[in-house]
Amino acid sequence: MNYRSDIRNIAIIAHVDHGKTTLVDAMLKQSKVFRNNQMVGELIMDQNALEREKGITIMAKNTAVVYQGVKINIIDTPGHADFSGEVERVVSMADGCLLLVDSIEGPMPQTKFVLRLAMEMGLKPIVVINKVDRRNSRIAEVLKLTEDLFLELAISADQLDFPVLYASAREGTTVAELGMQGKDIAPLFECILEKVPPPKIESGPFQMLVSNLAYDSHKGKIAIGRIWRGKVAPHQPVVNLGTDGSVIHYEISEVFTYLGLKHLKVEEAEAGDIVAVTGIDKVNIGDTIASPEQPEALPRIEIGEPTVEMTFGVNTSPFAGREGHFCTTRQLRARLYRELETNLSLKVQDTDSPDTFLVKGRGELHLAILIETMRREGYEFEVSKPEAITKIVDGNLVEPVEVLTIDTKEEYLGVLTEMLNKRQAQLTDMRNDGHDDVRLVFHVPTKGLIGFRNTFSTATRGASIMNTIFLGYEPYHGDIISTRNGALVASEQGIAVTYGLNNAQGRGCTFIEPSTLVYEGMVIGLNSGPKDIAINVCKEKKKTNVRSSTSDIAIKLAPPVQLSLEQAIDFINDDELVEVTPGNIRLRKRLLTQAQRLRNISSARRSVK
Ligand SMILES: Nc1nc2c(ncn2[C@@H]2O[C@H](COP(=O)(O)OP(=O)(O)OP(=O)(O)O)[C@@H](O)[C@H]2O)c(=O)[nH]1
Ligand SMILES: [Mg+2]
Repeated sequence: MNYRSDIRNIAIIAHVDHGKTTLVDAMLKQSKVFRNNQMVGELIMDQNALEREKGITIMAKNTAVVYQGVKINIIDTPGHADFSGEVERVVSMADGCLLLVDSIEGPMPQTKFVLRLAMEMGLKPIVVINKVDRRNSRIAEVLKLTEDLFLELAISADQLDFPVLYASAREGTTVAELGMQGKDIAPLFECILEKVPPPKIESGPFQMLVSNLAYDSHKGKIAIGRIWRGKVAPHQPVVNLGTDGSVIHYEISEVFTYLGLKHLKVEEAEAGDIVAVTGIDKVNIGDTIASPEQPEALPRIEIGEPTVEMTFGVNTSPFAGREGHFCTTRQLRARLYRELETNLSLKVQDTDSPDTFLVKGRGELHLAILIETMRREGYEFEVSKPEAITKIVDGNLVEPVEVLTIDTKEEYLGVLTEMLNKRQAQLTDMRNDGHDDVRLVFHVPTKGLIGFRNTFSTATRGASIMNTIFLGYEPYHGDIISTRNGALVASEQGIAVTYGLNNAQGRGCTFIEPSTLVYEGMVIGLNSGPKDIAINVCKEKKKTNVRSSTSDIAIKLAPPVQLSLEQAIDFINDDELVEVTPGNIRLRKRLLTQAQRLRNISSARRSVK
């Protein structure tokens, strides 16, 4: 076996927000892959519009820098648990990883998840305690906790021998010893060169595993992955080995390698490198591209199962077709199935109704990002409340359970415990830092977390952070009764006016501004009591000739509570839908008229009797 000393392949892994993409910024900036006058800004790799808006990484991406003649291929991964499938998809390209740990938060649930994955893949880890510039950082303690995590997860003894660096990714500095004055990121590069094993290369006919796909309007599908054996060059004949056992012959068109944000067209690339190749139009992630001389498939990429599902249906609201470019069943279906090509942890199924599809994902955010992406592309559709995916194992009903970690203040303990009790949560750990900060850890069935985020941030006034991670399946804990208040529902189609909305605000809070177009059955607010109430928000004040001293004073409405897409999905009940169009997100009752809803309630009552 030979090694390539001119390359290192590393994945950057961590819990959400611990600074992975910022560290990639620092590596890119220091290795001068940009022109001197080029404005590159921050979180350079997070180029997708939604990534920029949300400030999180959604998709894993490749880049590379050169340090002292050695090319370091870098894979930036998302830290949010809902996008774990992305990490699973790409780590096999690397030989080592940088495990970032925030100097205040310390190892978090997702830190454990990604470290376990890295250990299983046999990656050589380097621990980077990041954000050491932060006041209140507790570096020694965080390092101790990280060591404990390694003790728990290491598969072989050599995995316990990991180097540690201290970084401020934001300032672009790393040091090998605490107390040293950091000046740049060179110690990190040195450590990577020294500790990450250079890629092994097998000589022989070409073989590469496809870990990612990209599209180009001229070049078509671009297959991205690591070459495990042999070499690849333009015009070389290859076969694509599909999951279904298919073997299709192609000719490679072009070969690219990475440098900074650029793709470099090359005449040849060799085992150990990460490349992008074109010319293979029926390729999927997980396929092996190989020489026809020795067409052997590499082991497939294993991706965890989805835990939540919701339906995506053709928009059936009275405003259907007004705002979207793509509104038909055929278009919706094609778009959803196309998503499966790159979104590996997603699943799509047809249902008994031809206009409705069941979409399964790794969490509410995973599904919400798909919804938002489709809406921006011009799709119009309706989605239902997410539900936890239950299964039958050995004849017993089981359901997904998650670990919920909450960082909060002592004053919110009571209210949080009460809320979570109703959601079948069990407190498994509670730590107090001796001041006011508390960390709570619960085990909660996934179904109990649906609809929790909104109430959580309201109850703790936005001052607490929650994180969840999949734990496993447990016997079904029984149903949870929804505790949400009733909805304020528009009783007529028209334009909402101040007077009508003011009436609605007498019953609860409202979600829409005056002048909003509404239809009968649209949810326009939240009642302060448990029942749904139909209200005519389009109703103008009756004109009279009599002036009263008080009623003519201009009505002052409370500003509406504007729900984001994620909040809207989190908010709705089983008998409601979210209508998603490029221009609007509306909430509605499934049954639009009050008569239908009343009939439904009475028939449900009859069937109970
Ligand atoms: N003070 C300080 N803040 C940092 C440092 N590194 C990153 N941050 C900040 O932490 C936040 C998250 O940084 P990101 O680089 O997006 O974190 P990430 O790990 O890529 O996040 P995901 O990809 O969403 O998991 C940003 O606001 C950064 O500016 C650091 O060294 N010091
Ligand atoms: Mg990131």
